[in-house]
Amino acid sequence: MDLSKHKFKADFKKMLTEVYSMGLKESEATEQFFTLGNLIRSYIAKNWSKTNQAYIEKKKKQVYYFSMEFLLGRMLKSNLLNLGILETVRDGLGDLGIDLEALVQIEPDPGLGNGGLGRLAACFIDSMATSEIPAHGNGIRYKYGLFKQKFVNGYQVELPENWLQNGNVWETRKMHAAVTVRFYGHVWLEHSGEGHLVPHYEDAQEVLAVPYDSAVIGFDNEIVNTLRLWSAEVPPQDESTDYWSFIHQRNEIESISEVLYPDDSNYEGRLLRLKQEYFFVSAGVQSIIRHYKKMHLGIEHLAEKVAIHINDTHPALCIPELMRILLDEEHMDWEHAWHLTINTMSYTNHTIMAEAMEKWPIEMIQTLLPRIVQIIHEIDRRYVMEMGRLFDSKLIQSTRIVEGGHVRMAHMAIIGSHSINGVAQLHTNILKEKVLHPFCLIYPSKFNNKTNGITQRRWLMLANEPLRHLIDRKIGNEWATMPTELKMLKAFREDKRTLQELAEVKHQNKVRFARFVDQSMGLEINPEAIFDVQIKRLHAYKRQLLNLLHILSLYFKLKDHPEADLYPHVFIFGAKAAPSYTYAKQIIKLINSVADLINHDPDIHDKLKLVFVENYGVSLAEKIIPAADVSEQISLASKEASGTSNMKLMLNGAITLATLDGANVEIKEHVGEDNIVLFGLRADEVYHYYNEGTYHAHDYYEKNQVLHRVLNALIDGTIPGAEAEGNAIFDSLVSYGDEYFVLRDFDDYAAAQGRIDRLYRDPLIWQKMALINIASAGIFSSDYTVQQYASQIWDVSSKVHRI
Ligand code: GPK
Repeated sequence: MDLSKHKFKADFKKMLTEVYSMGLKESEATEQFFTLGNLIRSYIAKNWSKTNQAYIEKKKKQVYYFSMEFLLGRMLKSNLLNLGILETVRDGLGDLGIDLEALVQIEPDPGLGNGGLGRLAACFIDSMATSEIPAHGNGIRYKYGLFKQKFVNGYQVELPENWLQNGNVWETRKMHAAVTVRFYGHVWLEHSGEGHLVPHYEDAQEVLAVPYDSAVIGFDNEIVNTLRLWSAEVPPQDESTDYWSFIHQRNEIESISEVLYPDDSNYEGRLLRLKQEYFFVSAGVQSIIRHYKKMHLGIEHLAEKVAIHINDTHPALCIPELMRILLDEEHMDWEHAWHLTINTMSYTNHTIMAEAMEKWPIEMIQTLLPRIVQIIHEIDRRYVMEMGRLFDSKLIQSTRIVEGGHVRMAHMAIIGSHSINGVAQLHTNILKEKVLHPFCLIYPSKFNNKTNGITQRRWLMLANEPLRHLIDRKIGNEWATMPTELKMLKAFREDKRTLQELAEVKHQNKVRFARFVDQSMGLEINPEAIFDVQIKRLHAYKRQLLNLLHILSLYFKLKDHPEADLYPHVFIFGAKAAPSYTYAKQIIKLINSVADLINHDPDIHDKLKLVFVENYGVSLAEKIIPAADVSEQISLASKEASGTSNMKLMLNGAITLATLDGANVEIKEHVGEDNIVLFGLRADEVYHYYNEGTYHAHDYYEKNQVLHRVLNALIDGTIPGAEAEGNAIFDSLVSYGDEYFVLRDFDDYAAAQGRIDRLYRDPLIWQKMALINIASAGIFSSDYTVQQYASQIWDVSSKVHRI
């Protein structure tokens, strides 16, 4: 948008008086932040309603992205950047004596997600608005986001994250758009006069779903889409309501949108979680139908104008919920309703981990959602009947929805959608060939791949301004919306000056991060060292342990041979563990104890440091990623569906140290073997071990001297403070089979780390690798990912290239 600095300053001062009756001098950062937020809202108001009107008037097909999680991160700078007024505002505030960065800190980081899945949803809505896709997010307005992590004595402690405490400047409560969601009670079907069955409900609990809308601003294109998050409230009561039963009811109802479940890639099976899932699904689908009807096209054309996307199985109840509305409220016949439902729905799978698969007990659904359970049974019955004519009964039994007293949500999502996609090529192949192979025989054409992506606007333009400016000077700024233009940087691969400038940018970012570590943890780290980064949820399959065992081996090497030729290293971890995931929490404690040991050992100096940052999340990622030299992507091959921090780190010039897992495979294809450091088992070798049952972890402990020593350190008192954890972890590796092949991959990993150490010593080689990584990262922009979803899954328009 057009905004002069002069006008901005006047607007800002005016808003400050209007909202707070304050002059500039009396105001503090909090008031200034809210003032700026309100000003931004006033700037976008027109385009927001214009966008919505245009969608209705032009009868555009619209996409609704249903996700339990939207891990947005702070929105202030992102909104300013997308509006094209970041520099004007920064400058103008500066004139008024206000530091924009200080205001940024006021905004709470809304942690409405756990990790990759939630952050992907956030990247997607940014990219969808920028790509001019008529698309909206639909989710839950959790009162408490993901817990705040503290380390007490090296142990993870969880504190509530009350992100709404001071209000949320970006949201608008839309009371008129509230809908009612029904739980519990009894339902029976009766014939209506017009020849269809209508359900009657008795004793149902009614919950009011109130939407809070936030603007999703496209980059430099006047598009403003909507993120709609639902909050659970008690419906208005009449005079007959007993006061105390009302209070009781209110607590029960409001708990639905109270807190985000802190599990990542893990199914917990709690009733409250099921309530959450149906709550936002039912509210979202009802509101879509209401909105669709404004176009007056007739319900039979729904699938031509609406696409509903199911982000993992958490919103899979969309399928029976849409059926319910079409059958019970629109009085459609089953075949017609089913056809429409399939054509409307599409589903993304994010994991092959068995423990993440949702399987709800049928009685639980029966009690909570009596009408929905009837519809699920009928979908299942018809599936068995119709497919039973075409395929053998074993295949049908293994793929049906209801089995062993449970509803298999992934099966429902596949049967009820026209598209199912994996999130990286390798992951999709594994789905097709292994995990979901039976479905692939039945519905081969439903399966497709959409490799994940990230938004280069947040993860480079905002997070790494020094690099952004360097790139702009070299190749211009078209990459903001045409990210593969970054490939033009390759022309500078032999240009010593550019490589030197790149090194300086990285160094500057490392100094900044080192200052942060010093201030927040009281730990000095050397910016000349290699900054080696592993940031992601703590999960056994991601193998933070492999990294840690190798760090211990370096430590012992330095203890035995102080003169050993090791390039100085700082190993940086950031990770939260699910509160109920004992093993992950033991690993956290062990890492912290090893950090204590190494960081305080006077023999080590700054050859080796271990930093475990507290409370890793989007805001910390924005600090760490620009400062990273090495990107640890070391999951056991076949287990990480895609990964997205791998993409963010390469975009910021880190070299990937990786197994051939998830999107690492595609990263390798784009940068070439010389610009990535690979190690470890391949996915097919892992499957081979499973089939043959020939992995014997204990042998590696017995035969590998380095490993033997490192593993013994876990149980012989070498690591003070973590005796119990050390023993448990030792047992998991040595005695109980080492589920994720840590010991098998150890030597190969250590050798790969050795290659990193040698490569880093030649700055020209290293910076050339970094440059090629940045230049090759454009293809991993979520702009391209959502454009492919738009054309290949949703069948909606998008703007693929800016002219
Ligand atoms: C997968 F199943 C899940 C889950 O519950 N949470 C989650 O964050 C992740 N994921 C995968 O583990 C990553 O490999 C992937 O990049 C990310 O989803 C986005 O697709």
